[in-house]
Amino acid sequence: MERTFIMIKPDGVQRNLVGAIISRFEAKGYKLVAMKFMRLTEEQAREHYKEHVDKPFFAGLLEYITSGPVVAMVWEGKDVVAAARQMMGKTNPLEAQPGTIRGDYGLDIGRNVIHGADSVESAEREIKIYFDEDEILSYEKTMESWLYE
Ligand code: D4T
Repeated sequence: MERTFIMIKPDGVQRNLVGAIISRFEAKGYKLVAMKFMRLTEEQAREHYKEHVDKPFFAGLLEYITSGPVVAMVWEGKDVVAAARQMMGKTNPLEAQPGTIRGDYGLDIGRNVIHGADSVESAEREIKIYFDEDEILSYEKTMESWLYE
């Protein structure tokens, strides 16, 4: 089964959106297999966003993402990487469709509430930044036969 890395960013935590966001992934049918409430170190933030190191918004991004606690999670399920990106909506909340997380909860690109890996490869890379392999749980959910044919 595919896995993705999802993070509720500091603004999502401060704005009391943790429960609402987790509920969407649960209700869709995805399985939570790892979760940490944590504050990113500068090293973790730099590693996570290393593709953006030369961008003009990098310094602000680093400051924002390390400014308070986040919820780091691994979710598992069918096509979860692409589906989670759809559930999140476009990077700029003003372009994100209503009904998506960023479309419903965000206004500014630099305060866009949630992160989700953009490919299976990115998910694998990002999961390793935040979790040891033994922190990712493997377990059965009895509802699976009602989710998958
Ligand atoms: P993340 O990685 O946070 O889920 O966002 P996306 O995958 O949707 O978008 P991204 O990698 O292009 O951008 C990473 C991060 O940088 C912030 N950002 C981005 C910003 O503050 N200003 C900008 O102009 C852009 C393009 C928002 C998300």
